[in-house]
Amino acid sequence: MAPDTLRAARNHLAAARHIVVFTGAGVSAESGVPTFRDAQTGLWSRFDPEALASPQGFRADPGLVWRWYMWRLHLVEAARPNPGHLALVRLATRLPDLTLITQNVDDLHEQAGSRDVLHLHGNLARFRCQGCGLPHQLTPTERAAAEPPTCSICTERVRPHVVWFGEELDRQLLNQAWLAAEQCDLMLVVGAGGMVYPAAILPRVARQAGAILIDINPEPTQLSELAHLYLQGPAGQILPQLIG
Ligand code: BJW
Ligand code: ZN
Repeated sequence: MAPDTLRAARNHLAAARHIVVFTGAGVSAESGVPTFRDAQTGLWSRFDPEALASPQGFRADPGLVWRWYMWRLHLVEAARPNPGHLALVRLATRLPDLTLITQNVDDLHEQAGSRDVLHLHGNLARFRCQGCGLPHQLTPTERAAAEPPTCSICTERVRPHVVWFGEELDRQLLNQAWLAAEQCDLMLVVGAGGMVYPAAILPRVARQAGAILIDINPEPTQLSELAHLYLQGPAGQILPQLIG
């Protein structure tokens, strides 16, 4: 990355008053959590998204989907925040008006110390009934089982509390994120592929409303093209250089 680009990004960051940080799977990659679409290491280089992250997939083969989520839960529980997550905490302490929006279902931002994170796609460590929505506390036996548990009230299957393809995002959360994107003067996009909607619209909303857009990603995406500044490289290296 050119030193000029980094210097320009630092200057924009120093001048900004309302910042939104928008993160995707890439921010957790260096913590050992696989991304979705990276060609060699991404979850979907080996698995079919429709078969695993959709209500149809869960109906068709609940055991397969359950085991996939239990495996991912195990990976996420073993993961620790990386220097990228930690740098974002430092940025928030310097700038009280910072909104952190993530598409990630892990809790690595919170483990690092970030507060009030807007999790657009839910939380991998929480569960609810597919039928009545009742939250469900997993027992160790249920975790190890080959099939999902059933709800004690309505006998429907228990599922992860995440947003699958074809499902609506939490309206209130999306509105809050949308408003923050419209009102910020700088949005920092970190490790987001920019392919999944409606989340991927948020950087476009910010750009259209006049915010400076900075993208951090080792591989260029549509969001890098949209950004005023593209800092090419892994989040765990670039964020500490940018934030200090
Ligand atoms: C690094 C790095 C390092 C690597 N440092 N970077 C408009 C157009 C077309 C389609 C649609 C549309 N609107 C809606 C749709 C349909 C669909 C959609 O978007 N499809 C597209 C794929 C085409 N969207 C939906 O279905 C959404 N729901 C919806 O629209 O509902 C409408 C509705 C209305 C009314 C009633 C009912 C319905 C829901 C989307 C839910 C997405 N869910 C998932 C799974 C969550 C649970 C789970 O984890 O299992 O969310 S899919 C998956 O993708 C996950 C992620 O949050 C999301 C985004 O992925 P992300 O984070 O961008 O990851 P990657 O892998 O794509 O990219 C990683 C990046 O990191 C890469 O660029 C790397 O280079 C980079 N990287 N290492 C920094 N070290
Ligand atoms: Zn139920």
